[in-house]
Amino acid sequence: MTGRLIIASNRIAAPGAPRAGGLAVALADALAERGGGVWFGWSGEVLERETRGVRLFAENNIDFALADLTQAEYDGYYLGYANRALWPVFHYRTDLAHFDEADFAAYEAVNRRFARLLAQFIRPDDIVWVHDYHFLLMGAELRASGWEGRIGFFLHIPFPAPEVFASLPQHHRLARSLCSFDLVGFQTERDTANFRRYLVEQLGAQLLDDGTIQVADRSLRADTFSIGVDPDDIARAAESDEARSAAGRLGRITENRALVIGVDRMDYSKGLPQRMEAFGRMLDDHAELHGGVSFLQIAPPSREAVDAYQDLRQQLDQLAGRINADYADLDWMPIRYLARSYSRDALAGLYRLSRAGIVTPLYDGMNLVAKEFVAAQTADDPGVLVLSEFAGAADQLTAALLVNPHDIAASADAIYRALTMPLEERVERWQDMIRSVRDQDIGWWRRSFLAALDAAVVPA
Ligand code: ADQ
Repeated sequence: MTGRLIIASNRIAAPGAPRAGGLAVALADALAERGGGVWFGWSGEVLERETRGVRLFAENNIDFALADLTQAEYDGYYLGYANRALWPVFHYRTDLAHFDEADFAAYEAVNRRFARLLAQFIRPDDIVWVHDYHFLLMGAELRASGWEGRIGFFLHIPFPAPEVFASLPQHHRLARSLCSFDLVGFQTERDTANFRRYLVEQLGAQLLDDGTIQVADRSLRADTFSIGVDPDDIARAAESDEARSAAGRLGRITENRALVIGVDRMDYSKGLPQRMEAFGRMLDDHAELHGGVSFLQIAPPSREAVDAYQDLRQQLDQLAGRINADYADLDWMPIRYLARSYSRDALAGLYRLSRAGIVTPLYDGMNLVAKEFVAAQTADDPGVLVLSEFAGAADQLTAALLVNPHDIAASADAIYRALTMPLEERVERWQDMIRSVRDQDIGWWRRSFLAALDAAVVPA
């Protein structure tokens, strides 16, 4: 392994900006660990017509290469194909998907333009690591531009069952492009198995004994690399001044009531209405808890230009309003629903304060909030995690209270169980979960992916 690491992702953590997300820090660390490299992606800027070519910034050993999007590209590639077609289909919401040829053309054009920009500054011994569903065509486009070196791809969201993936009119194109990579990584064994089955059934792939997949004249590997968090960093964040201050502010309002917390981007995949209904159902069933428990849901709006997201916002406003109207009293508000984001440190403080974390997506690649919640707890008085069986994290956090988020009654029972669980059982379950969070942390994720990519055999 000699060359530089080149990372391509739709959004990048620009130099100088705070690296809020664990993923941004992890990728910056991956570049630093290899002694430098390039992080290439969208600058986050949308220009009316013309773009400015790649702008380069250096920070320590990392070169950041930023490309802009035009308004038409942003509409078609980002809002259109990525977020109105790929995101819903990959999360099993074909009912919300818009299949628009013009959007696909924009998606293809941006993948092609970005691949050509990238091809200008990669050197033969570099390795390239492409991220997520925005860049499914990057493999084919990089090969078309003449690049023969190693390229790996990691999908952060689920890879759906082949029958569902095949609802995308361009599924063959997308899958063939994925076969242009040397290594394709997924969050869970189920995702990897779905991809392999698709390749066998639709593209006539052969699965060889050594794990290689042979598709026409290409061979690649597909494997599972479950993304993790940095548990020590989160534990430190939970002790920070900001964490204490956030917990103090909230604690003054909730007083000695048990706190249940949910933290999500406002997205229809996260199961937010079902979760509020489950909390309401628990209040229906347990009058003894009235006045004694508060549910805090933090959910900053995202992708507001997409209709389905506006509908969700309305639905949540109504549900929270209804449940509060039914149950609130002069000195008690059952649901506090905040449509804004908080810093990592503040969130860690709120997780630590909470008796239960509810992470109940209808479908989710991994869900880092589940792992962050576990990492923020203390060993002597840990909170309980209520986790959807359809989050990738459920494969590892088997000691959580696992629920089917569509089953409102069962979810309500799980919240009740979390709130009334004896200390001994809470500690036992937490010990089990924190072990897995520590064993497969964010460093393990990036090192195991890069080791597998380094080991990938590149045809001479
Ligand atoms: P997301 O869908 O964004 O990510 P998730 O993994 O839960 O989902 O969250 C990513 C990060 O955003 C977490 O670090 C979390 O702390 C932060 N975050 C979430 N809500 C927040 C809020 N209200 N305020 C501030 N910060 C908040 C995609 C996939 C996931 C996959 C990740 C990483 O959809 O399945 O786990 O990528 O691969």
